[in-house]
Amino acid sequence: MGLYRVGFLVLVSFFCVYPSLTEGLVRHYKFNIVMKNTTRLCSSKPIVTVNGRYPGPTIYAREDDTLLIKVVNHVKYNVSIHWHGVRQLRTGWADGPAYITQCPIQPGQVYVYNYTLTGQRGTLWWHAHILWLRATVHGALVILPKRGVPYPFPKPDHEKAIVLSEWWKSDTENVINEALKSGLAPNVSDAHTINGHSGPVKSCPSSMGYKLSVERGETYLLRLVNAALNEELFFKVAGHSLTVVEVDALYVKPFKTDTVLIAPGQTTNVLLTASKSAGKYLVTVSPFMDAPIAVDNVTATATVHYSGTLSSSATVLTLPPPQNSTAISNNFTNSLRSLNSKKYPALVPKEVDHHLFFTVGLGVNPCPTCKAANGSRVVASINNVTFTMPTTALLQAHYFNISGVFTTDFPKNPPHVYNYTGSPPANLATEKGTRLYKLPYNATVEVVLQDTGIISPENHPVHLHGFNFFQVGRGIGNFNPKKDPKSFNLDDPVERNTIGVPSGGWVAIRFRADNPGVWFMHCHLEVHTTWGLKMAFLVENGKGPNESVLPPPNDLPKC
Ligand SMILES: *[C@@H]1O[C@H](CO)[C@@H](O)[C@H](O)[C@H]1NC(C)=O
Ligand SMILES: *[C@@H]1O[C@H](CO)[C@@H](O)[C@H](O)[C@H]1NC(C)=O
Ligand SMILES: *[C@@H]1O[C@H](CO)[C@@H](O)[C@H](O)[C@H]1NC(C)=O
Ligand SMILES: *[C@@H]1O[C@H](CO)[C@@H](O)[C@H](O)[C@H]1NC(C)=O
Ligand SMILES: *[C@@H]1O[C@H](CO)[C@@H](O)[C@H](O)[C@H]1NC(C)=O
Ligand SMILES: *[C@@H]1O[C@H](CO)[C@@H](O)[C@H](O)[C@H]1NC(C)=O
Ligand SMILES: *[C@@H]1O[C@H](CO)[C@@H](O)[C@H](O)[C@H]1NC(C)=O
Ligand SMILES: *[C@@H]1O[C@H](CO)[C@@H](O)[C@H](O)[C@H]1NC(C)=O
Ligand SMILES: *[C@@H]1O[C@H](CO)[C@@H](O)[C@H](O)[C@H]1NC(C)=O
Ligand SMILES: *[C@@H]1O[C@H](CO)[C@@H](O)[C@H](O)[C@H]1NC(C)=O
Ligand SMILES: *[C@@H]1O[C@H](CO)[C@@H](O)[C@H](O)[C@H]1NC(C)=O
Ligand SMILES: *[C@@H]1O[C@H](CO)[C@@H](O)[C@H](O)[C@H]1NC(C)=O
Ligand SMILES: [Cu+2]
Repeated sequence: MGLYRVGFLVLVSFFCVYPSLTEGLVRHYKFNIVMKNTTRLCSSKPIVTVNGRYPGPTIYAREDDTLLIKVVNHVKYNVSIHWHGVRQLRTGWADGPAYITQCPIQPGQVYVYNYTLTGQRGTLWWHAHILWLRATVHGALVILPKRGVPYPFPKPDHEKAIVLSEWWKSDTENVINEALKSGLAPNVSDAHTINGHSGPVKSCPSSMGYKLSVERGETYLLRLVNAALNEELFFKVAGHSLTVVEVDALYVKPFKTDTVLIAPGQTTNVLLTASKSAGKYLVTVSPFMDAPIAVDNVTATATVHYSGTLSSSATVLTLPPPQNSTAISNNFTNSLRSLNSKKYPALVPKEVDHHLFFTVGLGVNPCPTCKAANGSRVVASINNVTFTMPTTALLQAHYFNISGVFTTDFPKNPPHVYNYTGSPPANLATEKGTRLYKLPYNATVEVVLQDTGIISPENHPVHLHGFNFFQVGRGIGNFNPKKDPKSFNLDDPVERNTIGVPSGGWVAIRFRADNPGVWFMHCHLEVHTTWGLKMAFLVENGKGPNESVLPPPNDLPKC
């Protein structure tokens, strides 16, 4: 039994357990999905939580560990949990998106997620992957390097997970259900949170802020997670620059910045050196939106508090960047480069077997009952296909040869060529379908994700399950297949699992399909996913001994 660690680890301070973690272990965690009455913004409401906590518990593990996470559903909702960014090599059964890789865990049911953390180290996170439950069901997943393997940057004195999120005064299921009924966009959130706290805001001046206590001269590795449903966020600390060292559990060439941009689904590790002698310094978390789309513009605040500084002393302030700061956003994004060292090379596919061009954006379909929207509803699509959720999980349908659940004719290109970022076509309707794109094992893939201007251009943080990919190119306007590939970076492009498609622009990503299974790709703005901005890749088994999907576990939930 000495090889086992149990879930109560998460309740103990990280600083106590960190030195005792060895790698290659089986670690047990228990996630009780329970309702919890919580007070935020001067009001209280019951929320869905893991173990009664918001944000949920941080999971600590090392590269090569196997995690056995027993999820027990005590609430009235169907639940599933996604381990965002974990590659899940051959273990798609543990990936989590409901109706993609598993049927949901129904009320009263239990499912043990069983997977190994292979070839990854850094900050990832976990969240519910059904309905809008991830609004409150989320937490950090920290993968430490193998024992004795240093970080490729100066060792920090301390480490801290900082989870950013959004808070609605209303029940989030009511928010999205109201929107689906009306056909219009859902209400924006009422505040942002930093490790669960908004700090004082206009609607609730007594709201406490999160406090990061620091010692002069020491360095802190902040593991930032954007768990917000619908908003890209700026993160700033007054009087301190931040050194970015990792994104999405992949090391980058370190660079200094005043402002971090982080999209929903992404993680960013930064080093903060407590370089002042004393004082309190404001931390701001505020939205980035450079299109005419409503966002929650309430800035969340926290403080970096030097030891020995009186609570009553004045806080050194900073202003958050203006909401529409495209230049700051681009500057940050363009600074990201893979570390690409001997130990951590950037294995960018140089040849491409499958060239895909996907338009991502909104649409409008008829809806006779949607009175508020004059008989129509806003939808979203990839290549004009609004994804229809099946009632049988796709991975089961694939593995057990169940026909009639999906087709494998997802279009490689949009059905019509038009000026994607110019004036929209006359007909804004989309088609519906559960269409997958099939890839042979080990194929190399390039996907150009092109934003459209339908209704409005907008940023789309697109997340691919089962893989990391390289961002080989990025631009504004329409992708030019003749000119743009000439300036692709195939040497040290940033590698990640969630990429921001710029408002009115495009990104090009590349990956190798070396993980058999069914892998979801979708916008990580929850509102767009709900509207249908999602599809899946079906990666076939290879011929080799370790190139097939493993058999499903016995307790896999049934539909
Ligand atoms: C939460 O509070 C409400 C009253 O505000 C109460 O009816 C309900 O039982 C409480 N639920 C839990 C899980 O504590
Ligand atoms: C976890 O999955 C592995 C196969 O990947 C299997 O050998 C092991 O028995 C499973 N553990 C449990 C507790 O189900
Ligand atoms: C959404 O906002 C509108 C306008 O403020 C409000 O009337 C409505 O109750 C809100 N819906 C929910 C579910 O909170
Ligand atoms: C935030 O949005 C509200 C509602 O649209 C607006 O009244 C307010 O001026 C905005 N605040 C800032 C700081 O932009
Ligand atoms: C950003 O918004 C402000 C205030 O709404 C406006 O004055 C400014 O022109 C905008 N900047 C850009 C670059 O669009
Ligand atoms: C761009 O970032 C660099 C550091 O990465 C910084 O020195 C410069 O001031 C930034 N420029 C803008 C416009 O934000
Ligand atoms: C619905 O139609 C009315 C009258 O033409 C118009 O004022 C309103 O803006 C429309 N609403 C939407 C959501 O298109
Ligand atoms: C599904 O079909 C494939 C190819 O025909 C076959 O190899 C496999 O054994 C079948 N799987 C099941 C579970 O029947
Ligand atoms: C597409 O639309 C944009 C914005 O209206 C315009 O600047 C551009 O010239 C158009 N491109 C083509 C090829 O028509
Ligand atoms: C999308 O599909 C719908 C339904 O088939 C069609 O009417 C519409 O023209 C298509 N739009 C585009 C931009 O391809
Ligand atoms: C995958 O393809 C690459 C060439 O693109 C080849 O070098 C490698 O051996 C292949 N791997 C497997 C497991 O087939
Ligand atoms: C929960 O999931 C099961 C299996 O897919 C489904 O039959 C049931 O309708 C779902 N329950 C709710 C409340 O959506
Ligand atoms: Cu989107």
